[in-house]
Amino acid sequence: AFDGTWKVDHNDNYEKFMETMGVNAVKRKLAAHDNLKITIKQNGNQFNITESSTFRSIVINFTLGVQFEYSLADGTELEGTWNLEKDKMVGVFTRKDNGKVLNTTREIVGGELIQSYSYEGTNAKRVFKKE
Ligand code: MYR
Repeated sequence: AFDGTWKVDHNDNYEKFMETMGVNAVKRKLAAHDNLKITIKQNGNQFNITESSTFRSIVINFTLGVQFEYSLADGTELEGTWNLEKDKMVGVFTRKDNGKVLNTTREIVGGELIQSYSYEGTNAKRVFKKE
């Protein structure tokens, strides 16, 4: 269901979220218009994700329920897991620098992929359309 190439269409409270994450104002402005595109390929429990944006192009491989590492574009390192709960991807990641938790979900709603983010009480969403 998640398979395909998804282009970010709009954000909800994402700048505030980045501010809570400690991203500086200049980077927040750039990141709000990062043209993020993710290509998701699921094969059973294995996911292969290609992420491309104005910042970088990277490939991420993970298995549901198995911890892996992921770095944000500003270098902040996270580790955590994705799980599938019914039709929703539920991710729990911990920042390596301060031990705080970042919760995220991905779900398909009305043909759009909605990714939610939550950190220290601040919630945001990015809404992607299929390419
Ligand atoms: C993936 O499935 O795409 C790889 C793992 C994603 C981990 C969680 C991503 C959180 C991104 C938060 C962006 C915050 C910017 C300050």
